[in-house]
Amino acid sequence: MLIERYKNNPILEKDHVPYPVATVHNAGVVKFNDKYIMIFRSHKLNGRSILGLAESDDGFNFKVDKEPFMVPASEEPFKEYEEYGIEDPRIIFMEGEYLITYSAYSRHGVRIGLAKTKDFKTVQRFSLITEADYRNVVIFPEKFNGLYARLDRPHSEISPWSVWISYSPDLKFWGESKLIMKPMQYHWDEMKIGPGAPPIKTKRGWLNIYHGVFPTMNGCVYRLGVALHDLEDPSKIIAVGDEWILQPEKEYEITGYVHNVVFSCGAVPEEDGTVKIYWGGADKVMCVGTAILEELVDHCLNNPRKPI
Ligand code: BMA
Repeated sequence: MLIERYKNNPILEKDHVPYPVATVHNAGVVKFNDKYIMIFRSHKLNGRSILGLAESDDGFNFKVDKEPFMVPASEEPFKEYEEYGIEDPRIIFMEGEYLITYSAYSRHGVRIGLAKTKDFKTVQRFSLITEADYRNVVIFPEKFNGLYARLDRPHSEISPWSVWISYSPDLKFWGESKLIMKPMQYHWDEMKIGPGAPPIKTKRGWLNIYHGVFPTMNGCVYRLGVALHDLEDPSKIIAVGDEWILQPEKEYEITGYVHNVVFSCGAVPEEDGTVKIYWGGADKVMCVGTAILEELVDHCLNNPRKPI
């Protein structure tokens, strides 16, 4: 097994949150001053989402802050586009600050907000970096030829929902977009795919933990897979692992707010070569598991399928 589930999963549930929420899921996680910071999504009791913050010394036992970390903005231009809630945060560290990308929902569709923090106490919204309808934006924690790079997943009527790459000189204006990875027909990810955790640098390439969706007569199943991007040119995908690395199997992944979902927005590489992968179970609870980074890279290279 590539990912060893933590024995005390789920690690965070609604009862651990000191304000009223229905769920705790789809969290971005980073290391900050020897602590693990988790920014998680919660449905409020009206069904709209906000972001909470939890802190841990070991990456397994988290304590939630008294107040939410981010709620829909009260100032324009963000207010209009966050009216229905904010979801699925991803966090990276770059150039002395933490960048948080999140889905902003409104009557105009879903687009991506970018916020910055240096201390996880105060947070500044920077820009809305996509139009509608985009989700799952992860920014690479390094620049390429002086440009920031991101993976994202636009909605599309024409091809199955696929992963694109775009570049920016300033994090605000994005372009040079290119489709780089598509779902594969009659395969576990045939309906749609999307970036999950921000890419992790390894010796053999950038490891991209992504989600893939399969439609069944009983609803969709969300699983996790891995792809490997070229270190110098992340638009080049070296290999996509043919088989998933994680699927809903435990009771807390099979039954919940949305059944049969494992969905990752964050993973933390450790100095010993392991990586802690965090995922939401059934859109209701937070889980963690440990994997060996090089084994995930092997998984891409030993039995690859074509990215497109
Ligand atoms: C996706 C997003 C995720 C969610 C998943 C399963 O479309 O909304 O936040 O975890 O569906 O419900």
